[in-house]
Amino acid sequence: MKKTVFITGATSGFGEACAYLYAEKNYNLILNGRRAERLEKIKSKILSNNKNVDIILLPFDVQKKDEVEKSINTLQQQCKSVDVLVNNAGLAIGTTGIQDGLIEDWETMIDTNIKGVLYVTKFTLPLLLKSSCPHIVNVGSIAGKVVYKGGNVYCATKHAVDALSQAMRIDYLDLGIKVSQVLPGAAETEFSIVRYKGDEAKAANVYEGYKPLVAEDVANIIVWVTELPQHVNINELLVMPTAQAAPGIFKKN
Ligand code: NDP
Ligand code: 8X3
Repeated sequence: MKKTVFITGATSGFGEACAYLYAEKNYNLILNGRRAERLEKIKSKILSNNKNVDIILLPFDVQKKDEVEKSINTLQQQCKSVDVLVNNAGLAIGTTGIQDGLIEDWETMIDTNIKGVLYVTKFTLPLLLKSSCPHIVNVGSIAGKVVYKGGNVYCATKHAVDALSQAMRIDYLDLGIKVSQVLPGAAETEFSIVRYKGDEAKAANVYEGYKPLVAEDVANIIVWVTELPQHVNINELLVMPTAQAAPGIFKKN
């Protein structure tokens, strides 16, 4: 029986790479992100290689509770169950100290990275419970284990993802839902372009002089975590480039 994976933040980076990989593995896909035109392009690209994948596009903003609820409720008519939920949508904005931080940036990070995960998980729960092997993968970060200069609120949101992943594992134990957290270090995606508010030169500088992870590295790990035997769960998996020892600590050329 084909499985269905629901990926938030599938318009770029890890989420987009997961979409291609799960399609190759013959999963049906539910893809979210705010940029609907990107979702359409990704759908066309996947279908041009594999016509046997059912793809539902669900463009919504994970920050907006009513939008999340309404969009996910439409799935009740469109699919039988969700087997894997990848809570991946997230972002960092800014690298200033708290004294110089912008409140609207803090709110965007908190609303996306913490509240977004809670809303999506809560409203997807009925569909996960219809699966015989439900699994939630939360995308955390090394920033959820260590706080670094300029990381403040982003680090706090990823520490919250770490706590919520542990809490979900406890709360959902009796419901038979596996909960895993994948925590990457530096990976070259659109993450730093977003963090530096579109300044591509500053973003590129983050990955200068060493080989960072790429989206496919992390997607491969997420897919692997969800394909292990039913009695095996990876609680958390921290992955960094070989050239990174900790946030900001790199072996550069
Ligand atoms: P990208 O910027 O490439 O992708 C982020 C994705 O999140 C996009 O698809 C974006 O879609 C989506 N997204 C952001 N805000 C919202 C929202 N409000 N509603 C719905 N979707 C949203 O970055 P990554 O792939 O690197 O990031 C994915 C996850 O990995 C994030 O949670 C990030 O914190 C985490 N991470 C990243 C690391 C890195 O070094 N790259 C390392 C560790 C963790 P759209 O803009 O279309 O809405
Ligand atoms: C993104 C990686 O080190 O910039 O979560 O926080 S880092």
